[in-house]
Amino acid sequence: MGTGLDNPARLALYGRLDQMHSAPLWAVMSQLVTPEPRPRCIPHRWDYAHMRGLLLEAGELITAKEAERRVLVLENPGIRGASQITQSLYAGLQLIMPGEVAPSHRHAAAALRLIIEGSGGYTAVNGERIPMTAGDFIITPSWTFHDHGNLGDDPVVWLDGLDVPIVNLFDASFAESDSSGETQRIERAAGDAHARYGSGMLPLEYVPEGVSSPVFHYPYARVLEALRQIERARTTDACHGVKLQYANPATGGYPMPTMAAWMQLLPAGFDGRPFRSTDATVYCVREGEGVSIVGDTRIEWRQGDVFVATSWSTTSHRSRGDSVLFSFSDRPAQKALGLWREQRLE
Ligand code: GTQ
Repeated sequence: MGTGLDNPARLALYGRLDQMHSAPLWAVMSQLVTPEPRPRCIPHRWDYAHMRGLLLEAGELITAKEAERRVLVLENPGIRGASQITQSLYAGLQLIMPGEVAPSHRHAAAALRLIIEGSGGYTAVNGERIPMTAGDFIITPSWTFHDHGNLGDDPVVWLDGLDVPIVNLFDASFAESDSSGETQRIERAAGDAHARYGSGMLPLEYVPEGVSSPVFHYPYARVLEALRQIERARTTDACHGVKLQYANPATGGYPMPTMAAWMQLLPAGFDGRPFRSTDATVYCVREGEGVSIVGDTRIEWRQGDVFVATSWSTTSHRSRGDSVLFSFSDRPAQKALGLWREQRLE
């Protein structure tokens, strides 16, 4: 479409519009309202072995307390400097060394965590101390106080996912440190919420007031057991293998209003059909190794690696041995706004 930049009369008008903080739509229309998503983000993988070395180096140079959160931000190469792994999501790798504490704070941004390694870690969320075991999924909904610690002998590393870019899109960011101290007083037993949901009944203090799950901890052992059970009972999905979605047990809905998360089992030799969806997706390899094709990019992955698939790019997964992939995206936010689309391709 011609923009009229070659036409002196139009150009003169554009100059006068510019002085009035105004611009002709017809010059930008095709960039603004695109027929399909045109992400600036690109598909990319962060090699865990390499990132782990850098993270441990950071561990020698700054304490968790001094840093507040000792995290290496995973920056999408297509939008460097934005602290974003996709247009709507933040991701980082966080390290807590034995004996360290990351002080209690809260913020409007919601966070999710997938524990990558270590066993002595914990996160306290609103007075509940949650033990961290590799593979566990933990949420800290918007405005819940959270502090992290490591009572074990080994480094603890996890993947953080936050909806910071969404919060900042709305200019709705708030944050504060916990005036009651660095470490929360523990007011609920770990697993208490789980035990109560197991009965199918809700004590009133566990009836969710807000929009997020009252259960903050989803232990890996149970997820793996469920994946194996479903694998035995059913045929696997041609695109996704055996895939389970983390749910708010009180509603069956998403754990948090902006982010969804999944764990999927790709059986040995799985050769998935291609699909695409409008939610750019961050994957973390829990177990195994394989290859994913995202658009024109071939991503070879192994345990601990984090990789990102961009919006509406054709994606397919292949697994060598049995593999387990964790993933998260902004799907609930897109669905709430009536924007989410998915396509399975032949
Ligand atoms: O653990 O509270 O990766 O506040 C970024 C911001 C983690 C956290 C991040 C945070 C946290």
